[in-house]
Amino acid sequence: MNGKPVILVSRRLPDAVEARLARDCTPRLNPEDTPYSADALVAAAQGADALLVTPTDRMDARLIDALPDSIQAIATFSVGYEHVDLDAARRRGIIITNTPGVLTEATADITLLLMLGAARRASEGERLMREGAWTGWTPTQLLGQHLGGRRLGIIGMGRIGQAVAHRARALGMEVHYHNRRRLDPAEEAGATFHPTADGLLAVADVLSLHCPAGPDTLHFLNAERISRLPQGAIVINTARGAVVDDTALIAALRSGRVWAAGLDVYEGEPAVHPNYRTLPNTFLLPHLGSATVETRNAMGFRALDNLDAVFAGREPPDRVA
Ligand code: 8YV
Repeated sequence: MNGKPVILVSRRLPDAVEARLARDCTPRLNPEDTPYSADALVAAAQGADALLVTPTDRMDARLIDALPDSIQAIATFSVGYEHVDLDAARRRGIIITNTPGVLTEATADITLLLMLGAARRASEGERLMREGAWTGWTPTQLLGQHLGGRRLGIIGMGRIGQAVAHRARALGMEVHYHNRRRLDPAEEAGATFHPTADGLLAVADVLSLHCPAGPDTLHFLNAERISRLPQGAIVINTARGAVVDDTALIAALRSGRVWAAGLDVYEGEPAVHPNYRTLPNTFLLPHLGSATVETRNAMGFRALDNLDAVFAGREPPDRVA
């Protein structure tokens, strides 16, 4: 490589990240922040050494096969990498990296916001205020559910699941989890392990999803699994929309089988199943899990650390393929 590496950056990134890009590389930025089509991305990648992409870019086999030979690595600005076909990248000898760790706390915080928002009917309350429809305090207005003493069921006890457990303990919740492996006692911190998902579902007064998206977890929360939850459970999703069968969850929210849902992610986003928007018992956010200045800067720096390693001939710290 002659001179500074050329990096195609698919979306607009925080100023501090773009400043580092400008200092250390020859970036091809996207100041308009318009998502690239597959063909446009391939065209823009001509002559570049690496791509910095996000989950809004579908890096499927067709696109990866069409990339120029000059591309050494693709860094995704996310911990999730279900949008990248890892096998296709391996076949092309393209390194793939993600950004784990740096968004754990922010995502756990938004999970708590969703839990509290859903349990305490924050959406309904906020709407009342914004519509000027609040006629005053009453002893029975918008009564929610107390989270203290309730059982939190966490599916996927990785970094984010553990950070959610830590916060939930502060609310006085009892923590249960299902994970591929049982954690060691220090990581478990008193949480109860359930070797099967069904075992966990049966005790989850509040169910929080923290597993990756993929063929194994597609529509994990379907009608059959919802029927295993305690009556009136609360469902929280900050993982990926595809982990939930929307039709089943909407039916359960409508019937009251599920009392409320707090959602940050949606299958097919930015499209959102319209019934989520009309149900009163949903608390909805637009994929804000990692959306703090500090976290998005850290994600960008982490992605660039990985690309720096690739260009220096070192093993990148967050290589996933
Ligand atoms: C981001 C995420 O908001 O990291 C992930 O996998 O879902 C979020 O942190 C998103 O990826 C934007 O790049």
